[in-house]
Amino acid sequence: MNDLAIAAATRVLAENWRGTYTVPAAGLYPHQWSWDSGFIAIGLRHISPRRAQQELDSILSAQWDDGRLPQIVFNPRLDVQYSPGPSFWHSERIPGSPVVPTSGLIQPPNHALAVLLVHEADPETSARRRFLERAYPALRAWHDYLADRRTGASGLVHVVHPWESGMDNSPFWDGPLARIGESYEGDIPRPDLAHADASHRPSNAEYGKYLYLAARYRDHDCDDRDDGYPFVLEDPAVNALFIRSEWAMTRIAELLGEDPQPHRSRARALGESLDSLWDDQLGCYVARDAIAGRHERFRTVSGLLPLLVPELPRTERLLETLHSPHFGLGSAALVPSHDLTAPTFDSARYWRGPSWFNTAWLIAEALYERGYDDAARDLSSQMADLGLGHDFPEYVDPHTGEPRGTMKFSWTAALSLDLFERLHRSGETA
Ligand code: 9WN
Repeated sequence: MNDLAIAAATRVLAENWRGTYTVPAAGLYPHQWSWDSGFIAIGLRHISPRRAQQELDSILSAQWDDGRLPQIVFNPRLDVQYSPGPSFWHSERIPGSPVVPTSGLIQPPNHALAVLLVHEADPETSARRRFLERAYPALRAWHDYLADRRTGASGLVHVVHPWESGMDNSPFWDGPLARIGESYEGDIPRPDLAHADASHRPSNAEYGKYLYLAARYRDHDCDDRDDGYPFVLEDPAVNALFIRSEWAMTRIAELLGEDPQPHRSRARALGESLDSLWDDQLGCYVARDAIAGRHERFRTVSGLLPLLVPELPRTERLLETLHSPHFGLGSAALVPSHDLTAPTFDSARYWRGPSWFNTAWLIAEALYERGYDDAARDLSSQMADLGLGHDFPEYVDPHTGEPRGTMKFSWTAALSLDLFERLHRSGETA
């Protein structure tokens, strides 16, 4: 990556900017997505700290009364271009929803982490705009929602839809979805297939289950009190990001002169609970179906992301798994989303094998922090090369590095830029 590459990443982020937020991709994803905004802000801070703050302000301002940050904030003018859109959710009919139309689901909580990194990039602009003062209460309400309304007896946060994990058709969800007899009975529009190859996207059968769950959650006013609701899953990456963000909250609280102790206690308690997702035979964390009370025993990149958790006791084993033929760190392109040796592995299909740039960034971040600088630098250079070489694809084939999904994808541009900046700072340009 060089000046031209920085210009190319900057251009993608400028083209996808909509005045106060960035769309993940102009055609396939024309609204604002929650965890995308977190990742995008992390890259934007190098171009314009002010824009990075606006990106996060924008998602935080769509908060529901109960504290949830919605999966998607819709641009109502683009209803038919993405499904399910605002006319499916009708969030204005649900008590406690914000003025803007949104989805009722959530996405992984990377926001406090992003807020801290954006603040640190330019503390003066942040202080002048009172960025942390505005963000902190919203983030606290968001984390309280997760702790109060989404936490079960295990002490871990659960998701109620595959979309909430951000890794929508991970093999983790195959068993839980198969155990649901019902499917959506209405039309299943697939505007996504106009922008990405059908063999890279989830199938219609999967969409039938996705829409069934989303409609049921919506029809219960998204109140998290539907007793027979059939999809309640604990995911390692969602919990790892929550813990990591809770640690970020300790720092934000300190910066604001608030008490960091409640955040530290919650982070530690969650860290201890995370151990219930450890699978010693597989050498990684797995998801747990809280209804069936069983582990979904697959190696996925989600199960490696607890590497982001400070004070984690399983680090060495996780690193072994990351370097093993299951994920092939160093020989595969980035980090595959699923075990390269598994019968369920698919090199092209969405979250069932391809390598994504956000998870590679999270792993690189964890490797840097743990002092594995060479491995982290290799991963960072690969991200810069693969992102730029293919017009910032949504994901790549882990064997060949071939682009998959849509192009000019915002978090690919943002996170490649972020790692490039880091390499540049350490004098190791790609
Ligand atoms: C559903 C926007 C989002 C990402 C998710 C990714 C994909 C949506 C979809 O795109 O999900 O939320 O329509 O497939 O899986 O992680 O946030 O980029």
